[in-house]
Amino acid sequence: MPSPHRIAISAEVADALRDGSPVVALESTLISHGLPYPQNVEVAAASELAIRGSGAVPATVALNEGRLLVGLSGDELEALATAPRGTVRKVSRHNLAEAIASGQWGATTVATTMIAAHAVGIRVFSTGGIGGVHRGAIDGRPPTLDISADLEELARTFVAVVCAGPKAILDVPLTLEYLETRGVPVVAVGTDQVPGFWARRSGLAAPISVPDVRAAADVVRAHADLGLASGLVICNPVPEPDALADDLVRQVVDEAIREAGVAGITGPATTPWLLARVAAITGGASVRANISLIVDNARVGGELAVQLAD
Ligand code: PSU
Ligand code: MN
Repeated sequence: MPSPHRIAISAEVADALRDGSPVVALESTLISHGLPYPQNVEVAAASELAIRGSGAVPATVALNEGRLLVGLSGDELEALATAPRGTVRKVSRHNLAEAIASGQWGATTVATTMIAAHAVGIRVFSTGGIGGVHRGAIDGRPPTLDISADLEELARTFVAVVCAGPKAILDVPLTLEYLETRGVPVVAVGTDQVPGFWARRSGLAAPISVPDVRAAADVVRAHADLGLASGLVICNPVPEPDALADDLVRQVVDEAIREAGVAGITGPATTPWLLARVAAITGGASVRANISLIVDNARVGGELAVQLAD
């Protein structure tokens, strides 16, 4: 557990946690690295609003001045979203200590947002799409072994992560195998397929499918009661009007990954680079889908947190 002097919880979030009121964590890498300005500030504000609309308190997580911040103010969100490209670290478990020691702004990925949420007792966290096994991680020549630390965190930290599935730029079948091996339930809500991030479907059967958020909450509660310790992935498909067609996503992702290979993009830069490239190829349609799914996941996260608080 982090030492208390390394965590700063906003007054509103601290009150909600003390009262046992529902709280939903939000990450900040999608603000700093996942979406362009000004859409990134808009989506951050809209996500917080959606969580409030569901009856829960939002807690956006980032780091600054040597501490994990749980619950950012509007000014802090703006500072993070408008910081010049490259000045805000993308912080996962491996560089969390260095980023904290630097005293500078850092944006939390799924992995580090889970660490912060768990440390303060938040059980629900909404994001866009989780990281996973990148294409070529195993079958590349040579294999890159690029497997997101999000998966390891899901294996070890109890937080329910609401998302629109693994990001479509990944090797989704291998990501699902990895999650199964590491004991992470993947629960699709209201669909029998794993959602395809920008698309509603991935073509892959959901390992677990439940009809609604109430049933998803039953699974989360049983998981907690059993002391299973790992996280859960709760999948909510992108809203219909903003969804991209499955075959379009496949084509565009293949093209972006081919270009990333030519450009020599590797490591933590891969995900932001591919997201930006897909946005360019689709003329912004992927950004609209991404915004829509992030905000809808926030709404569902709020509902889940309310169910769990009852
Ligand atoms: N969801 C989005 N956009 C994003 C991300 C999630 O809609 O940019 C971020 C998350 O912070 C996630 C990260 O943890 O992408 C994965 O990065 P990597 O593949 O390098 O682990
Ligand atoms: Mn990686």
